[in-house]
Amino acid sequence: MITVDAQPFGFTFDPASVALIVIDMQRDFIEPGGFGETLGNDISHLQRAVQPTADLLALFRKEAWPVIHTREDHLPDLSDCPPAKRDRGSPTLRIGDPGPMGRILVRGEPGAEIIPACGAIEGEIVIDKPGKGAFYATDLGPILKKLGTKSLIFAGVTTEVCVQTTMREANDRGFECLLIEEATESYFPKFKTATLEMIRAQGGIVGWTAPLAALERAIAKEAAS
Ligand code: TIU
Repeated sequence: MITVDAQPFGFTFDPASVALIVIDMQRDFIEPGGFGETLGNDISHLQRAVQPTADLLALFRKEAWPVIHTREDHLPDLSDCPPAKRDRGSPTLRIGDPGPMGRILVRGEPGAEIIPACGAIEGEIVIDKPGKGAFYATDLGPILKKLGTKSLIFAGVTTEVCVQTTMREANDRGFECLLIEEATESYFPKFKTATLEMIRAQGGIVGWTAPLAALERAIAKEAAS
């Protein structure tokens, strides 16, 4: 067993039943002209999560532990996009509209791809999801069952939207969830701070948070023992 120095207390996991889930590190959220920017957000904030997420991916690959990537996107005919999602608010472009990276948030378009620094490699699982949570209308549940996963380590964007939603879904399904603090970002720094606090409040009501270095230290300690 490996114990990470986390908040609100140590996060213990079995290396045989851990998986990394990287949420929506897509061009549409991180790069100019994508979904995130069309909503009026300052996308520059998300850059801070890129290198830590790449480092976390490298750590899991070195250990040969399972890695799952998610992408928020929709079928080209938008049959999996509720009108309430497409019609909400007044973005400069709506889901399905043509933009500089292809149709906004549509599967197979350049904008829906994961940014190169965090892209999936051979053998890693990629899940396309129509919602904010990665369990809704996907095979994530059966995939994790088949892998025998009990503990999930989280990274990705945005902290308070797709990361938090998926973490809450996972927590309700009985997974132990640890969010790596530098490997997630929000368009709103105060929302990231609040989300980390609410996840670990009340004795870890949703899960744990820890810096990447704490996970690295815990793995190195186990390797040396
Ligand atoms: N808008 C926003 O903060 N996030 C999303 O719409 N999706 C994800 O978080 N992936």
